[in-house]
Amino acid sequence: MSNQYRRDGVTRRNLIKNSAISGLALAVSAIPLPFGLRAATSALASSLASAAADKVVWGACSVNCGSRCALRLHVRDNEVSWVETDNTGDDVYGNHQVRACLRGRSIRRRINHPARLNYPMKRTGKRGEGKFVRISWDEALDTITRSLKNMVEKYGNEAVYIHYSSGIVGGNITRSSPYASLVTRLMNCYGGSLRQYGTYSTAQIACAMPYTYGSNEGNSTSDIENSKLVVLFGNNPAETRMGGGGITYYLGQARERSNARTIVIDPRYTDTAAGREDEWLPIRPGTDAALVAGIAHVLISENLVDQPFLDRYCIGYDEKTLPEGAPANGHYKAYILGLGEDGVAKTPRWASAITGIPADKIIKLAREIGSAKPAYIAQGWGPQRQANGELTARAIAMLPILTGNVGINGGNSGARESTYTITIERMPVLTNPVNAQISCFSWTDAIVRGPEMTARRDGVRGKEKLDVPIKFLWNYAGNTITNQHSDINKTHDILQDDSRCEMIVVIDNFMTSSAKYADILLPDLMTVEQQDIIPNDYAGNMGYLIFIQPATQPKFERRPIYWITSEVARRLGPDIYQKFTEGRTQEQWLKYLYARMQEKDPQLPSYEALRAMGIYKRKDPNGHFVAYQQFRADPDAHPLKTPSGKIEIYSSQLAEIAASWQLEKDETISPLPVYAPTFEGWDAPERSVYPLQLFGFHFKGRTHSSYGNIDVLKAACRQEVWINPIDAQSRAIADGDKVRVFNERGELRITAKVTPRIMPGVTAMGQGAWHEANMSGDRVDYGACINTLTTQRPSPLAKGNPQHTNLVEIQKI
Ligand SMILES: Nc1nc2c(c(=O)[nH]1)N[C@H]1C(S)=C(S)[C@@H](COP(=O)(O)OP(=O)(O)OC[C@H]3O[C@@H](n4cnc5c(=O)[nH]c(N)nc54)[C@H](O)[C@@H]3O)O[C@H]1N2
Ligand SMILES: Nc1nc2c(c(=O)[nH]1)N[C@H]1C(S)=C(S)[C@@H](COP(=O)(O)OP(=O)(O)OC[C@H]3O[C@@H](n4cnc5c(=O)[nH]c(N)nc54)[C@H](O)[C@@H]3O)O[C@H]1N2
Ligand code: SF4
Ligand SMILES: [Mo]
Repeated sequence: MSNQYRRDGVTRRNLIKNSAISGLALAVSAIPLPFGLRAATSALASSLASAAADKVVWGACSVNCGSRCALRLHVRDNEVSWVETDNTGDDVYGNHQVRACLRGRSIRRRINHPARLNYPMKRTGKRGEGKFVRISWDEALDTITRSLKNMVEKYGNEAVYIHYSSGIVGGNITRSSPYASLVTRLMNCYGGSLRQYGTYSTAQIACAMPYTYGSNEGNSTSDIENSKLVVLFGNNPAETRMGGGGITYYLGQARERSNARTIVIDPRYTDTAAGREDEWLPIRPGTDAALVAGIAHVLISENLVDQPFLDRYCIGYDEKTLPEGAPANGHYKAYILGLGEDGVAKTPRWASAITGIPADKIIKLAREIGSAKPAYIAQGWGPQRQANGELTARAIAMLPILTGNVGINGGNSGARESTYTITIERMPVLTNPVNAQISCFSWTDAIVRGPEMTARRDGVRGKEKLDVPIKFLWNYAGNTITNQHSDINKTHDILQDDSRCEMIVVIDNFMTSSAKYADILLPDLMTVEQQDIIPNDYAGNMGYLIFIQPATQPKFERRPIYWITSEVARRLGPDIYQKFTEGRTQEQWLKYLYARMQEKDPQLPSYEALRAMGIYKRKDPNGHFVAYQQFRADPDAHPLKTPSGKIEIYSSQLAEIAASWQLEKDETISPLPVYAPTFEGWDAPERSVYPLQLFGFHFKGRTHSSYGNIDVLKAACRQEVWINPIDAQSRAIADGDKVRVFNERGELRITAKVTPRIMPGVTAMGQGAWHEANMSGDRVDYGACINTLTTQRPSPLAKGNPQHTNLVEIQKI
């Protein structure tokens, strides 16, 4: 961080210094000077001239990090020379500067990276080898169009798939999400494509939480100023919402106001916790639901539950509100007290054996949660990115439910925080005529055995089963073909056979690990090289819009996505072209979309005014967002979106799914938010061979893989595997040693960080490092991408990515 920051800082200071000296030089330039001095002053004068010629362009960092920061790009001679961030507003939250983090501030190094893609290319070697030859845009676009027509004719539109990707989030126009991108619009103009549901971010929680609440909302972080206690489960905003548009600073301010005690429950002592928490409770990954059950046991036995709240707002807590059709003693209280089907009382001692947290700490935590009201209990998305994450997400919600902390100021639902956002109108994607849907994590399965995939076993939606496998893959601004998807070695084998998925189109800025699998590889302009309007992502109680202007003219043969998709549309036929473009240029679309935003939100400044401002901010007029506030105030008038309209502790819908879906022995779907062990969990049989749990946390050095190729960031934030001194010692590993991390899926090489900041038996590394292996040789990954080791087996209910559930062994090299 400091490296990049200092460099840009130096440039900036130099410019200021130069102009001051040059002013002086100009004043004395009439006086005859010795030659050397004259040369020096004229250099200074010309430096002043070019400093004056610097143009400052508003930009934004549009990667998917959960923040979205304003950038002010200083441009000279069609080059970004240095980067600063938002300079409007002040330090008071709600009107604060949207300050970029270390990554955004180094965007110049991404824009100007020597390895950027400059020309369209086609593959010459085998997939994954990275052998390409330059071709013309015409050849590239003709090839794509021919193949697309061919596939649709031969297999139907269900064989075309737009891959999950999150490289560009936010804009009206430049947006990579398969739910809202220009590629989606293009395909919907041409008969549609196989749909997907879920995301790699929130697959399990977004699927599970609605069974409890009908949706997945949390109070805004600012509301912590009204809390007496803050409990965070696997939530690390200091790294995952880093920017000034993010909420770390906000969290700090809110906590200062309330002085609420903060307890962090995480296998790692995170940057969020470090120095700011009152207590860190290290927990075994995948066992939060057991901790919750242990706490519930204390709350129930010591009469600390909010019984009137449970009676009025919830179903399934006890006999009184157990829905029809549920088995006797199928309620939550019976489960906790050991009167349910398993007959096991979920005592703190029971929970301790599973979680690794001492029983007395669980009792103390329960008493604290039961007596401090309001309490802000929240989870990040780490706990849910486990193989039993659906159960965990709903289980954590039980703590605010049991204690009546839902729907009130200073409380929370147990979900992650919500944010205030200004209206945004995105490029309409039109409707997709194809009904079939797969979970976004199942795409490799859909290539290999599409027609075998069914609703009840594989989570196919909209149809009982798929008819065809995926034959054509669009991948725009995503690295989830390999780097970000699980089990890279397996994916490699699947994709090497190009008679399966016959065409892969990648549109990116770099030769990423995924790009190496492209048949046609297209060089895109970056968002900061185009005009677009981008709203905030997680930003607490201040929404904003950034009107970005192209920092530089397009270079080489890089082209904007609107041009690329329009040109494919043109080749698909005049009607498709007309339907796709509606006769508008990119700028005309932007104006059109902005006019629609203004219709919805008349307070917005005019298009021209917004352009002149660069950034427009607005404080949430309602103050803090309180999830389910209206429901709490009047549950009859404002029922939840659950079938009963109430909080469903017992979900009959889930009971039905559990009874009818095909599941493996080690998979659990339950109507109650129970703890269940899982495949490759802490107590799985494989642990005898691979004794260490491993997960990949979202890391400050990168946004997933984006910015992962920036030298100064790599130097500042090293790729290391965290390992506890106890585990290191038994393996004779010292801090800084090179180690091999492996399981039956693969092996990677990395430096060990021996630290008590991670609990014994558990290891972790930043996810998103660039995979770097000889795939026709030993496949050892020297880039230390965790997805060399993760599994493609999906979680039971969401069919989501359990990328935090892994078992490995580590050895010193
Ligand atoms: N093991 C493990 N794997 C994970 C996760 C994990 O926790 N553990 N997290 C998962 C999650 S939550 C997510 S969201 C995914 C994210 O996975 P991805 O969505 O694949 O995110 P990135 O790795 O950032 O890749 C984005 C790609 O977009 C490209 N890009 C950036 N800007 C532009 C642009 O302007 N134009 C074009 N054309 N391309 C651009 C980048 O070069 C990069 O190749 O990863 C998932 N994978
Ligand atoms: N710098 C940076 N910021 C990012 C991203 C990035 O790549 N880099 N990615 C962005 C994206 S797309 C997303 S989806 C979010 C992801 O945000 P999250 O999913 O919340 O981030 P993670 O780091 O995966 O997990 C959060 C914490 O959970 C902990 N954890 C893991 N497993 C468990 C468990 O079983 N129980 C408990 N209690 N804790 C556990 C981890 O140690 C970690 O500290 O971050 C966003 N922000
Ligand atoms: S990576 Fe995220 S926090 Fe950092 S500058 Fe970009 S948007 Fe902001
Ligand atoms: Mo994500």
